Amino acid sequence: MTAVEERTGTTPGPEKEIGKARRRKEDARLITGKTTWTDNMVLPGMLHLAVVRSPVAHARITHVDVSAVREAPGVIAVFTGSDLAEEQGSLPCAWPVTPEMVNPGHPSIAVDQVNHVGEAVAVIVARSKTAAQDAVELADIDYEPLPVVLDMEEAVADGADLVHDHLESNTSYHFVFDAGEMGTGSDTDQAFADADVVVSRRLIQQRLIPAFMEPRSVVVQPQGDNYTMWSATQIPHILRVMAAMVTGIPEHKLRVVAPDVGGGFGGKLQVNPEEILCLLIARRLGKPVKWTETRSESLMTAHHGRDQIQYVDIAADREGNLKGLRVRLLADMGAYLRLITPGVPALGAFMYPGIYKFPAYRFECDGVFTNKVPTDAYRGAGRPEATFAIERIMDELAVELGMDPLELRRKNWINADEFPFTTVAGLAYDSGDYETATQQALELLGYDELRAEQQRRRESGDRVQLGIGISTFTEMCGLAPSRVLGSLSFGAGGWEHAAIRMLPTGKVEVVTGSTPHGQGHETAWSQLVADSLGVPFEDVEVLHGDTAISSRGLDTYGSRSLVVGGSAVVKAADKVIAKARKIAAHLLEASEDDLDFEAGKFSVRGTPGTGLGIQEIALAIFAAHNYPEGIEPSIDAEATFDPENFSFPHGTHLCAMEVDTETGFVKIRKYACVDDVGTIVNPLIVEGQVHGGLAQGIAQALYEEAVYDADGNLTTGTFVDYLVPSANDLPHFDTGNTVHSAPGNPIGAKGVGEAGCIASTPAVVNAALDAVRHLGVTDIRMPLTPERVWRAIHRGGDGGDRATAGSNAYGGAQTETTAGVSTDASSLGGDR
Ligand code: MCN
Repeated sequence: MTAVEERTGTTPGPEKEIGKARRRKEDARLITGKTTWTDNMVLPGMLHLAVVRSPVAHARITHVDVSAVREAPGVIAVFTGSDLAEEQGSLPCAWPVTPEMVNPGHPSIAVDQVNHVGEAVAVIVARSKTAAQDAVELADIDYEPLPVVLDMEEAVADGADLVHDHLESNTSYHFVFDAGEMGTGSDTDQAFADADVVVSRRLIQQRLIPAFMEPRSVVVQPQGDNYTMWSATQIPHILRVMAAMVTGIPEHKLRVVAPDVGGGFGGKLQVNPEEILCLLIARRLGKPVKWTETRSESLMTAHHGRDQIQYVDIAADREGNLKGLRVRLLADMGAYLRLITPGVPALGAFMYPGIYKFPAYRFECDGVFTNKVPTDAYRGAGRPEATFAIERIMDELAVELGMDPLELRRKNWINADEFPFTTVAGLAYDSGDYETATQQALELLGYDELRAEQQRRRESGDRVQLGIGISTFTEMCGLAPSRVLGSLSFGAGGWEHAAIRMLPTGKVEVVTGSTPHGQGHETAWSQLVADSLGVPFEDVEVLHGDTAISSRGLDTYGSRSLVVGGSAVVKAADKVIAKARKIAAHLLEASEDDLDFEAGKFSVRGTPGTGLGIQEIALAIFAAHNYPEGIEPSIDAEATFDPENFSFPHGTHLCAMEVDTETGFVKIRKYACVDDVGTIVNPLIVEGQVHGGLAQGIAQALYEEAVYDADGNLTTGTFVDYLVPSANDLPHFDTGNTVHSAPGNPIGAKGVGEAGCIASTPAVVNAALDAVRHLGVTDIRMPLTPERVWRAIHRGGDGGDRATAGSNAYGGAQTETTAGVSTDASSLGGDR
């Protein structure tokens, strides 16, 4: 019995939909090019925008001359920062993580100063896209250079140059979460002072670019004082509220539509300058306008992700019992605070303890301004960073203790009989069994044989060494209980809304506030409704992504859609059944209590097979000739679901990696993972989500990095330099599942959209290190390019720009040890 059946007492037909590997309804139109992407839209009289962008990272704008642009063929108008200064307001930041947080504001178009390469300085409006783009070069803008701030550690040092010279420092906020030493009242430092062994690491989360397949694109159509905006966005509902606030267009006069959207990965969880500029210019000109970015514009100016320096200390006794965890982060905000920029590291704050029972924990984070494009949500947002840090440092601790890394994890993880378990960070983990998932993953990988091979290669001094990396993870997703988000100062709630419309012919329309951009909600929601209402899967149509159709919604991110949005759908279905039951009782001349509801049909108990189908009731109530007194003639219903807890998927990911010690070339030999995402609605979609997540997590470990030169130019501004892997670059994945139902939602599901991305990165890096640790390597900086791997092996350090075991957050010069177990960075011959 599924959780839905248990809750509703409903028995679906013999063919249950939940759990069925349905092919995705939406794919036919997506993969055959039969859909209308935002950039495909053509409106009568539509004008095209191109943006003139700053070629320098930090400068005062001293002179702007756009007269030649105005004369260019096809150009209708040009707007500079001063033209729009009065009405552009500031782009929103919805997550002030501390009351003292400093927000310099963010103009959609720079007025007198630019703070990162690519910032908009003028907007050209022309009759065609090419005319607009051709005129960009004619803009004559002079810049007076200012010092460029790029390195976070330098940015927070005394006397650092300032990104915003009207601010006192480059620090936006200092966020502290100190759980202290549980049960003793003493602080975390005491736990460290009392521990036998302390290991410290400085880890780098390199800057990443979401690199969605469909570039950002916006069309705005003004009609009198009404505006319709089509945008390739993840968040039409939030965008509508924010755009109304920024532009002053009344919310009820603004409709936002997200048509089919070709991926987002957090990168389209944003209110973009260009969305606001399109609205402002359409309002000025009274004409429809369109802007679609080029790929280089996308890589250069869409928000980036990660970019943190993590100083991590872990404390344990000699037997490997964990005693404490301290984390200090420098988090690169970039030049401005975007929609949830400051909240990303704070979201991770609660996940650093991972699946382990730490008695003491402290987290501190400085949000730091630099002259780079702002960072913001990127698949996992805060949680991949936390998982990477804890899973990396657990391996380092195991080495220090001379313990097997798996045994160290086993000794400290939460046992299956301890759920629900409240962690040192205050989260109540809902359900799971780490041991079973790990056992299955070990079998899938063929762990014992690979360990034996590793031993053989080591003993024979093989040029190609083998390593096995472990990542046992959990994450908080299904964002989120609204009250909890409120307590974290997030600007919105975490509920989701759904409505079910029973059409006269018995077909069903499901209106959802979730906004899929690749996740397959149309298919999964149809499965949920088919089981709940007992109607054919094909009879359900899912409507989304248009504020005129789905008026309430909080959109898709944080692996929330099934857990929160799907739950709203089944809650709405419950209400439809309850309403239909009254009508069925009336028409069947029976008591409501005597009615069974099975496979979409109400029948009087004891007479199965007879009775009235819910689809017939939909027609009867449309005619409304005969229905009970005192009720409305409709069985449509809506529901808003606000979860009481996050959901906590978990899993064990294992990577076997070959490292060529002479070339530094790495190759994933085998990747196996077992994930627990609670009830699985559609196994095909879940597997696809895991695969996609793995690709992104492995890409962080091996391939991707946004790199700026010393002047603040993005040198990875094309796909030639920013290495998004293709299927050919990835191994076969051996995946499996355990199923522990989530008690916090009516489906019993946990989110899956980010799991693979969160879990895989440390598994890959741990595997590479495991292969070459006997050669004296203790860290390799991501991405693990052959050069870095070679340098780490042959010259010491992390293969990047400095030795690894060196500094910790608290001023220690090397790995701190109180029991004679030590790692001395200098012995590695680091090339600092
Ligand atoms: N699902 C399921 N059973 C479960 C869990 C989920 O069948 N136990 C299904 C759901 O029904 C849904 C899909 O898996 O069809 C993902 O569900 P969920 O975990 O709720 O995640 P969301 O739908 O909220 O998607 C957001 C998540 C995030 S945060 C990022 S980033 C991401 C991701 O999804 N970006 C994506 N996956 C992506 N996939 C594509 N193709 N493109 C992106 O931009």
